[in-house]
Amino acid sequence: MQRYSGFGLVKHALSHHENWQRQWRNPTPKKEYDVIIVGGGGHGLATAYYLAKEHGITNVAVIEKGWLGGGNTARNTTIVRSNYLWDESAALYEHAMKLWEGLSQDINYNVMFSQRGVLNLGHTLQDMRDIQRRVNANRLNGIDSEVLDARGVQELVPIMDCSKNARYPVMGASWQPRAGVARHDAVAWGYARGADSLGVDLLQNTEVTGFKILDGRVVGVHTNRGDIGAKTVGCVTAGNSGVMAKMAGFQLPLESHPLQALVSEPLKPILDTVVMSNHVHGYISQSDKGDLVIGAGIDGYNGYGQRGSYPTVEHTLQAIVEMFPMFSRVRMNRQWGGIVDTCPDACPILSRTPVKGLYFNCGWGTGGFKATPGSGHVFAWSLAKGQMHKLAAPFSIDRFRTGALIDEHGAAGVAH
Ligand code: FAD
Ligand code: PYC
Repeated sequence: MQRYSGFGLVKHALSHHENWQRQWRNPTPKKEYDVIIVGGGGHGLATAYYLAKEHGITNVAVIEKGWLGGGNTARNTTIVRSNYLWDESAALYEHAMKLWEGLSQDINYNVMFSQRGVLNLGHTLQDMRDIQRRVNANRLNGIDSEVLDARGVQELVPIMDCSKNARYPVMGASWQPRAGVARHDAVAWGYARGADSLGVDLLQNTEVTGFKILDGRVVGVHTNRGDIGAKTVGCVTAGNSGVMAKMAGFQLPLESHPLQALVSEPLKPILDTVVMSNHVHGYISQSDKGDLVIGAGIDGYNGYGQRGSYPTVEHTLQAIVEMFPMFSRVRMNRQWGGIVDTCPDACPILSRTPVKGLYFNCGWGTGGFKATPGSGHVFAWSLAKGQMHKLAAPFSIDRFRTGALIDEHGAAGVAH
């Protein structure tokens, strides 16, 4: 990263920001690569970075139909936590959490990872039993997690209505202190710059329109810029993964839904942690810029348009005002949507496929931002070795045949 002296800082503040170096090249596609990653979101870029950095595989292309990070990666609300119920998911998300803790240093790019803690509120006795169970499971897995009562919640978030008069009074919460938020586009840019500097070709505005398959093995992809050969292909296309699987001749148990978020006008610092409520059904944090970052559940219908419907926005804001009556006069600034790929057990798919050499990494649904470094790390290992990493193995598509589902609807929570 460039460092400035006091004089340099003033010079750049007054300059017109000309002649800045590009962060990555804009290469012409080669005829063939050892590995092609389809999808230039956080997970695809992280995979390419770790392939190059940890496995020395640098003859790699990331093929992105739009711009890097323009999918869910830069549309999400950036909550990072690892407090999942089952051992398999807890291990994967905690692996990611540990990588988050050193990520800015590793990629030499400030991803603004802020461990300000995440509260998952309980409003009923059953919520509290579920919270207790999940916190116990987290602690058995070495994940920092605590149960707070209503007083503990109020102490952490004095501006929240924790009174008994609320329609669904807050009874307590799970609290993960190491959880928090990060700057999403910086994650994509940091991995992109890191991968590019190790020799990976980042091909933007290049759409994969089909897979080249010979005798049951992938040998490349068709794109709008011509065919490109590859020995191994990793498909990391989030909400478009069902469509990509169909191109390769098989089906995945995924549904694509819009998931929305919205931000308010900037306010002075007022909320220094992340609050999520599955029950009242909304979640909120405050960005470093001051905006309140708000979201709730998916829009219930299937679709591929990156926008959602007004009733979901209205429902979400009702929940926020119920928890924080003082925000009732705050004005909302912007709203947007992404397309999330949800699996029947609210867990991802990291898997080989019926086509040899073709791997899929998808199904992260409403909760994959937090997994970005871990997902890329284990997926790169799997592509490099030709066998699934032990943290990825439980998330194979075989589980939909064997029935070994990993039900994380509780931990996936409010956004599902
Ligand atoms: P993406 O970033 O979507 O990348 C996939 C890329 O594939 C896209 O850039 C797309 O253009 C490209 N692509 C698709 N088809 C093709 C093709 N044919 N050829 C070439 N390229 C193609 N997760 C959390 O953990 N915490 C949160 O707080 C959170 N909040 C969210 C809020 C919202 C509103 C949304 C929409 C999602 C949220 N998520 C959250 C989920 C999270 O954003 C995703 O799970 C994660 O970003 C997925 O990353 P990705 O790299 O797999 O996908
Ligand atoms: O997975 O923590 C999460 C999340 C929050 C908002 C959307 N997803």
